[in-house]
Amino acid sequence: MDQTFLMIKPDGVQRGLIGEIVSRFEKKGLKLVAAKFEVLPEERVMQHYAEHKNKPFFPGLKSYIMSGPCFLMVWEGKNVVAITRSMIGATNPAEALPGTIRGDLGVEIGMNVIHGSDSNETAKREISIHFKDDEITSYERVDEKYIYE
Ligand code: D4T
Repeated sequence: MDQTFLMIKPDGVQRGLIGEIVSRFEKKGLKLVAAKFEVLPEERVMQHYAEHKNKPFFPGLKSYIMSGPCFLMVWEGKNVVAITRSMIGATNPAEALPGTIRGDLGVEIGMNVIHGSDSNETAKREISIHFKDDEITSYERVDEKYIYE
């Protein structure tokens, strides 16, 4: 099965949206296989956002992402990267469609509620930055035979 890294950012945590967001992925039929709640250390922020470190928005992004605890998760399912990216919506919540997480729950790009890996390669890289192998569980969900053909 495919895996992806999803992270509810400090605005999502502070606004009490963890339950709402997790519930959407659970109801979709995706499987939560790892989770932790923490303020990201600077070293992992730099690794995670390495591609953005020279962008003009990076200083603001870094202080926002370290401003409070995040809820970090690994989710599993067939095509989970594409499915979760479409459920999350466009990077800028002002442009994200209604029905998506950012479209329903956010307003500005600098406070866009949640992060989701954008490819299988990125997912592998991001999971390995934030989780050790033994923090990821493997189990069967009882409803799987009514989710997958
Ligand atoms: P993340 O990585 O948070 O899921 O967002 P996306 O994958 O949808 O978008 P991204 O990598 O292009 O941007 C990473 C992160 O930077 C913030 N950002 C981005 C910002 O504050 N201002 C900007 O102009 C851009 C492009 C939002 C998400």
